[in-house]
Amino acid sequence: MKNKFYITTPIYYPSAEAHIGHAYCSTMCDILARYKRMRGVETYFLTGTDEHGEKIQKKALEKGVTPQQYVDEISAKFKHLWKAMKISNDDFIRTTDEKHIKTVQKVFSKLYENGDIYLGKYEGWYCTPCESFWTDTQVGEDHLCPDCGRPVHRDTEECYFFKTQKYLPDLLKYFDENPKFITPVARKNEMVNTFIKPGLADLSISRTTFDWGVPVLENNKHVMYVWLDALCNYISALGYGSDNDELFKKFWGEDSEIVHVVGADITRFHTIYWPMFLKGINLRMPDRVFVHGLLDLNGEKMSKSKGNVVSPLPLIDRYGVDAVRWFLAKEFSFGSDGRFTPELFAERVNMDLANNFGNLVNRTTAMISKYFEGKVPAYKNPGQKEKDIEELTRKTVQKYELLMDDLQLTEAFDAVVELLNAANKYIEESKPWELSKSGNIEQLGNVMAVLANSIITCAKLLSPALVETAPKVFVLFGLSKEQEKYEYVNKFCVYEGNVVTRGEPLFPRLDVKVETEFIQSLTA
Ligand code: ME8
Repeated sequence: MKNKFYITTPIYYPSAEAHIGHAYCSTMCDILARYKRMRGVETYFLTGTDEHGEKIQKKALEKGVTPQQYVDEISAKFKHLWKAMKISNDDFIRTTDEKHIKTVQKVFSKLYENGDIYLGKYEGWYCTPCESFWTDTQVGEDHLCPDCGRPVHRDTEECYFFKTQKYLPDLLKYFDENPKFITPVARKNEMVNTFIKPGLADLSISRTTFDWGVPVLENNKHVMYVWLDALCNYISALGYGSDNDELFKKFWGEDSEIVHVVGADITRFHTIYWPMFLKGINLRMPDRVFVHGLLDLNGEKMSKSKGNVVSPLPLIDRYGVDAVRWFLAKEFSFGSDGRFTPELFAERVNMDLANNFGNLVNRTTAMISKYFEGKVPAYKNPGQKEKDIEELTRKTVQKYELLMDDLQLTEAFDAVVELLNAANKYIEESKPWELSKSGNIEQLGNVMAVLANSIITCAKLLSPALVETAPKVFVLFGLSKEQEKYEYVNKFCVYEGNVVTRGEPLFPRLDVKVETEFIQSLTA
């Protein structure tokens, strides 16, 4: 494991308000950032907003405000949502930040000096919402954008192009030598088969038909095309090319693991052009681009214009932030497409949080209060069943770490849920109430001690997702600051004497029918 970790979300367009799809990506990155910090890895977590382009300029015009006023307002809403979602980003980059603009201009000039950029004319099919030109084959007979499915129009324009062929051999070599660069691996194959094999065109990187963009210093008729501008956020935020580049040296250095998490809609830009730009300015490649799937709502693509989006804010108000974060992390595998429906949400919260984790904590704290006056008993001469739970706990920690380090966070949480299931089953099998009746206090103590140990371990492993609940569990089990440390996941049954309190249920059981109606009423 490298000793530094740099993780980024895409920078979102402030062309619409943030919805649960945006919250999905930010939450997954937040979980990974919190996990790495918990493991003692120096971590930098970046998110932000992508504020230039024709679409933004048009939206501002429609609203009768300046583009800057428009982006200021929406960018503030994104920040507000991240606060509510407990997103622990270290910085929030805006492409209208002065330091970002300077970096992009520097990158353009370097590429220009290299001879990687030339002035040409673009003719093609243009999709305004996606700000992308497409070829005849890509738009097909219906002339629809291959990304968003909306109609495209014919356009021609003088623009600067980036020569992609020059860097293609290096890119393919990097793909081959780094099988985890693009994961899930099917996404890599898609890039090669859809974009590279048919012949990769040069990329247009400037525009002349609008002016809401970073000016090209070499030619004042042009502003940067949004993708060169946007992608540079990952280095501008760290201070690349400025006098204040300590963060850059630290988190873009060889001993830093650089991970970009992106949705499947923008894989091409991050896995083909971004590595080429980096090569052009002589910077190292990111270690990984992790492509997550897209979330639909009730089986339909989320779209504000179709009135088919849900904001996380009212969900957080009603169910708490951990319920929302948990649903996103656990409902479908990170890397696959997923679905949000009100029923799935309520059922997931009930199944994992109320009935499993919450119930286990509730039962165990109640029994320790009842049988041992609220103190974790000693772990002495444990039987085979206790040793099995101990062993399973140990293995779960190992499995969880391997999976988390490989960005497979849903699977890592699956492993923890298996341990929770096993612990609940273990209560049924070990029948503490009978041990109490028969006066087998030593064995009853072992059962409680091993349960307390597994619960505390699970709370730690779940803490990157359950940011409010895990600390509550630590309090219920009377953990000292020392015991709260992550290293304790590998110390077994060391909580003897800890004072345990019975709290309110961590997650009340939801009435699926009532909650479904409530959530349904939020989709607008
Ligand atoms: O593409 N399900 O911005 P964007 C899951 N500015 N994730 C979703 C989602 C959904 N339904 N909808 C959006 C841009 N996302 C560019 C990025 S990066 C240098 C520039 C998430 O506002 C997902 O991560 O369209 C997707 O890739 C990203 O938001 C796109 O956000």
